Order: sequence, then C-alpha cells, then structure tokens
Amino acid sequence: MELVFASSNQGKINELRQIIADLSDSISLLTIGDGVPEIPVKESGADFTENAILKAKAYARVTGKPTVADDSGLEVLALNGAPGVNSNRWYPGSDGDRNRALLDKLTDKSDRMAQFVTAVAYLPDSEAEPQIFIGSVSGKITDEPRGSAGFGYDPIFIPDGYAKTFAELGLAEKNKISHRAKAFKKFADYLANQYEKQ
Ligand code: ITT
Repeated sequence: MELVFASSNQGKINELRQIIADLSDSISLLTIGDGVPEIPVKESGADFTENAILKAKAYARVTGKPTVADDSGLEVLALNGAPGVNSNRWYPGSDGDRNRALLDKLTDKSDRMAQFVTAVAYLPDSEAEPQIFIGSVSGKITDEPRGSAGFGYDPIFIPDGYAKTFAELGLAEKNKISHRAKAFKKFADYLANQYEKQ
C-alpha cells in the first residue's frame, strides 16, 4: 500500500523510514518530495493526539491516500510537563537555541526527569475515524548538549538505562527504544492485523 507520512520534519522522516524498513515490501512510504505537497497545518490541538489528527486529516484530504502523522514532544517534570505540545514553538530559533534555553530554565533544578511522547494518528481515508497509537520513553535532561545525531532535543536527553544522549547513541540505537519507534510499532502491528483480516 502507499502510505503518506504527514510531516515536514526531515529528522522524523529519516527515523520512520528506518523504523518501517522491514515492511518495505508492503508499505511504500510517501513523504514531501515524493509528490506529496508540504501543507501548512496549524497545530492548535490541546494535546499530541489532537495535533496528530489535524496533520493526518490535512494531508489525507489533499492526497486522497491513507495517511499517518506523528505529533511528539518533550515533557520535563520540573517544568510541569513543558514544553510538551509546544516543543517546537515555545522558544524562537534553531533546535540548538531551544536546547540551550531549556537547559537555562533547569540550571537550578536537581530533578532532571523527562519523557518524550509520540502520538501517531492513522487515517485510511480523510473521513475515517482516526486510529491512535501512543509511545513514550523516560529519561533525564543533561547539563550540556552532547552528540550530533538525530534532531530536536536529542542532544540533551538520556534515556533511562543508558549513559549517552539520543544524539550520541545514533539513529539505530534510538530506534530500538524511542517514543516514535514504540508508537509506530503499535501502528505496524495494527496494519498487519488489518491485512490478516482481509
Ligand atoms: P511535523 O509536525 O511536520 O511532523 P514538527 O517538528 O512540527 O514536524 P512535532 O510538532 O511533532 O513536529 O514536534 C515538535 C518538536 O519536538 C520537534 O520539532 C522537535 O524539536 C521535538 N521532537 C519531537 N520528536 C523528537 C525526537 O524524537 N527527538 C528530539 N526532539 C524531538
């Protein structure tokens, strides 16, 4: 089947291509540049799930194809869950600027606990009831950015059970344990189930 990924974030697109590499016989992933136009979507939802649905709907309407979207973010306990759904917008500038600003907010905080969350929304067509799949990974925020792989907050997040940040671990390791990998694994299981039923 052809499956549109409703994202303009190249870091996410790279991850998803690797996460679903095993399924390349059955899924042909279409992203911006594969004939999928970039559609501006206002992420006005109250949570990750609502935003994922908004993105999936917008792309499904325009492409007319089965579409999946992911809305993700970082929740920091000492900041009462911020930046959360605002992870991409709470501070202007680059990913590096946001990492630095987040570390500044945490300078006097000994509690460094945080989690990444992904909500995946799947729409077989634009009018269908969305199917939702959630994944999360717990960890802690570093004192300094470390590593160069990945994107976003990867250089300042150490997943539980590891000593390295996601940006130091690299894509292959991140994809074994990440919020996004967990949510898309649930989605892939759902799709496999749907096919078995047919
Ligand atoms: P699309 O909506 O086009 O998919 P986006 O970058 O706006 O791209 P999100 O709203 O889902 O995507 O994500 C908000 C931000 O959260 C994102 O820009 C990153 O800064 C951060 N983020 C999300 N997933 C991440 C990950 O796996 N590692 C590091 N940072 C991540």
